[in-house]
Amino acid sequence: MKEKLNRIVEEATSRIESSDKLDVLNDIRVAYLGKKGELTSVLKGMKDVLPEDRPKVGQLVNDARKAIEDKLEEKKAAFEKKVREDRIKAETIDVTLPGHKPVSGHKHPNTIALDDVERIFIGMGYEVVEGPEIEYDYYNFEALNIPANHPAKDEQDTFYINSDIVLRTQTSSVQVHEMEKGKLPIRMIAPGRVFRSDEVDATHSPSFNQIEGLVIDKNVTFADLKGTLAQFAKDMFGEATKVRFRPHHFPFTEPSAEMDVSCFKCGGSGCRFCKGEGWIEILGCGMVHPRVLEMRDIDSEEYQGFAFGIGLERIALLKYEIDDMRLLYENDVRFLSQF
Ligand code: 2NM
Repeated sequence: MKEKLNRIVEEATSRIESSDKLDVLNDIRVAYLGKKGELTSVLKGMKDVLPEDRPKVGQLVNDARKAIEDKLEEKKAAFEKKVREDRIKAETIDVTLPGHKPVSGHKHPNTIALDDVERIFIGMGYEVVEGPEIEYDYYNFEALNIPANHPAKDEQDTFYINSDIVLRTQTSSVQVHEMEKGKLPIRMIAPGRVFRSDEVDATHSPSFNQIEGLVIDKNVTFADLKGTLAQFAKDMFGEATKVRFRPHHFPFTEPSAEMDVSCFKCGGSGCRFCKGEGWIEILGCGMVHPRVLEMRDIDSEEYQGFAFGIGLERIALLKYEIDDMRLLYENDVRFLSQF
């Protein structure tokens, strides 16, 4: 009996050793320890064993069973270990390999310039306000003191939807809406697209972007305008930037001026960039015409305002020394990816 059991254990052990799959281990378990397994049939033969020998033989069968079970467990653990190791190997990441750089987008030069301008004016307490691109003639012209016979109203300059609706030619219309709300003081900039019936060339486009600013409060003077715009110029073009104001005319401001900044390329001595001038024109501005205020029922004795208009593309072209405005509209990725 003992030999028989030893042989069974040996045979099972060698089959377990040479098994190469978890499934095979299960088959072996069934073949030896299952209901119809070899050890079980030995156990069934106990009835032929002398009663006094039964405890001893039972012990031997149990030992054999334990030996096979241990061997099965050992092999199973070895399989599982191998599976784990293979997985770890397959999933190993070499952190020293160089990474793949994702292609990232770029901000359009107009967007960068607009972000700069907005940041500067928000820093001075201004609100950014938007309004409709399609406007009544009234908001675009009449409320801004632009008379019916003004050349800007000519069909050659303005896109008319019908006789009293236009594509806005400036964003001042947004400021008229703001004044209409009747809440004072006002400190705002109105950025946005405007439309003029121009032929496309290096410096013109039928659609471009403006940022117009408006401040209305008590005791506002031309000195506030100068101080504000001089600070804007320094923040935008560098601390060394100087400004100068040249008298000009706009229907909606009185007095009116154009502001130049000292050339940020040569510092004012004159170069190709500023065409030898030392100065670069940057914006138009002025004290809001009393008539514009009165039309909005704002008492021009009590309240004064200053306003300004900046061409966004002009700023972007200057900042990046781009010499053709068309590049800003073509959206050629080779161009845009430089910014
Ligand atoms: C400019 C130049 C000067 C301007 C005036 C107004 C308003 F609504 F207050 F009357 N907004 N913007 C203005 C003044 C715009 O653009 C060159």
